Amino acid sequence: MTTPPIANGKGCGCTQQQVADAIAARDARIQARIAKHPCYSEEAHHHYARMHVAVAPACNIQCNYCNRKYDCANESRPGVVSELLTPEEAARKVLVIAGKIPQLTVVGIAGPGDPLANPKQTFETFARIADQAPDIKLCLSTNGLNLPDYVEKIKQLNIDHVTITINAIDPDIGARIYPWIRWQRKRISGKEGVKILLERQQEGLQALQEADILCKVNSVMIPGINDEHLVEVNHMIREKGAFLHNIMPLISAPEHGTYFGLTGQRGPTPAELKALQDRCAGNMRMMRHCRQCRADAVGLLGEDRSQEFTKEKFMAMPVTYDPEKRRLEQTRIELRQRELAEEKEKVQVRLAHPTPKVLMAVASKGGGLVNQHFGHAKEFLIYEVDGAHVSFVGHRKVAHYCQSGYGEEATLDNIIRTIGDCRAVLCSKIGTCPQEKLRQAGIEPFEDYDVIEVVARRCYTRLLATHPEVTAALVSHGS
Ligand code: CLF
Ligand code: SF4
Repeated sequence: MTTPPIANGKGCGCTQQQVADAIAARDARIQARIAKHPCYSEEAHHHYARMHVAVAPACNIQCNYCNRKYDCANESRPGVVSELLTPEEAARKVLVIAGKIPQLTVVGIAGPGDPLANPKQTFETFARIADQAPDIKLCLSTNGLNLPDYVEKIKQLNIDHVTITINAIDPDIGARIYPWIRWQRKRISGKEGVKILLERQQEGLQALQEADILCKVNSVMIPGINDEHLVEVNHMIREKGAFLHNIMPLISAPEHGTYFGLTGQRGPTPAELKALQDRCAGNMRMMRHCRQCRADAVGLLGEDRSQEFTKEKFMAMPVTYDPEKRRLEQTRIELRQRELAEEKEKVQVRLAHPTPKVLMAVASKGGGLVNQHFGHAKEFLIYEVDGAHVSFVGHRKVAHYCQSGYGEEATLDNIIRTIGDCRAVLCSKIGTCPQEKLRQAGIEPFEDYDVIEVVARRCYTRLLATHPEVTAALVSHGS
């Protein structure tokens, strides 16, 4: 059923209170649909896992950031190849992993090609999973070309989350990203093909909205091509009812063999990406925790357990899927989430005057906690902190500092470069040597083990108290 529009309270016969209640009820319904989806809910991604099954090899368009030897770069880290599965193998893999990882709540199909260019394999896989593991949410990612033809089927199978990758709404800009599409058994090059693709993407988005299916839009940010234009894309998708916008950085390297990799097209810097996300954030919900995962990804978004479940390994594992055990584990997580929410609420303060903003890098193994040794972190979560708020704004991957127990200078230098705009690094433990080097680079190491927001607040208070020059420098930079 389509979610009914909420009247504005003027002349519709509703009181302000009734309108407010209707909005609250609608928000609560949406919250319930996303609460355990690690991509649609930033909060959920600390606790719940997803997996992808690679059942869709073919693709019907060409993107300049893809060379088709690797997984679909619209929903995957470029340069990665997944092991192709049949629908039957995919369903078995889901049952095995759902038994081993009870916090696994979502199964997505995101490649290695386009799921809707392989409708038979995609829908057979979803039907098998829905039948054998009905407590798992189904999720689909597509370039959108075939989407309008399958919205009814998607609804029928109760696939409640669909991602469309939309990189442009202007065909001239689109033609710099897509050289051709395959449409009605013909290859159509240049602007003519791009026009069809962009129209079909928007038609599909509209149809999803009408069918009340939650839609996320992915956009690949390509500096000099569509970076400015993505603000217009953001406006369009909001108008057409997209729930979430995920602007991802182009990752291009010559060794990937893609057109952009070979022609030297660069990706955005973290600061450019954040600036664009901030510009669009006033307009709608932005996703900032995407890890551009692979078509056979398994686990929490920040971890990759796919190698534990290669075809050879999962085919030999017993199926231990037990819905009751999973329900109990997920109830335990929900209780923990409620406790965390209370802790976080305590550290959000209302202040009359603006205070300086600082970025902090957090080492976390998940659970919403600062709970990882600095030397073991393969990525840092980035939080923006001021006197009133602690907000998640992104993540940065690094090579971890402790390789076989020894810290490596070159790696530490890289880490310092990667988080060089942060004023502090929050971790459960850190050795004296990296502490010194971080301090020399103006990054304060802060050891603690607690809820991220709570530690960030403690660190902020300490920074301002012990580093008055930090406040002065930030204020003079106009933060
Ligand atoms: Fe997979 Fe995509 Fe569904 Fe998530 S991923 S199909 S919505 S279950 Fe998530 Fe991975 Fe980013 Fe995709 S982190 S690449 S947004
Ligand atoms: Fe590659 Fe995906 Fe683009 Fe197809 S839609 S060309 S698989 S990135």
